[in-house]
Amino acid sequence: MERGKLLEYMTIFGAAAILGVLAYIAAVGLYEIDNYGAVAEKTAFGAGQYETIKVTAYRYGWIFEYPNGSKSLNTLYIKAGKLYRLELTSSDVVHSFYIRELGYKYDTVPGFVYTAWLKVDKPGVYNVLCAEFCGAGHYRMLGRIVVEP
Ligand SMILES: [Cu+2]
Repeated sequence: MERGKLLEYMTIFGAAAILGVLAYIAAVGLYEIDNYGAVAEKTAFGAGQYETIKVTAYRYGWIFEYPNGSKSLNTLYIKAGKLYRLELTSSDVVHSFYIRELGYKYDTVPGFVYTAWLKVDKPGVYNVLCAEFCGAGHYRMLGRIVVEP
């Protein structure tokens, strides 16, 4: 094979090999990003060590749904020291689930379910505010969390 042709092939296959390695690194990285939450949840909490509560924001209030299917409006009842997995969503516009005393804030977005963990050690009543302007009644979108001992 003449030298020019050899250089041409080396350039083509060299570039292909470099792109292949980059594609592999990107694929592995994207897979890890997509599955990070699931793996972390499994290793950190295992199965059955928490309860899942569905939180649905609407104009202008909060619906909390417990594992047994019962619901409460604007007041969330939980136990102190127990771990909860909140599935946050909205039925209309973007709201934000904000517990000022706990520095806890997650947006609720229609069409998406966000997972967030909640564990409150100190019993008491905490205020829930909507931290995203969502309409004329935004100011009265108030909830409470009652943490029972
Ligand atoms: Cu709101």
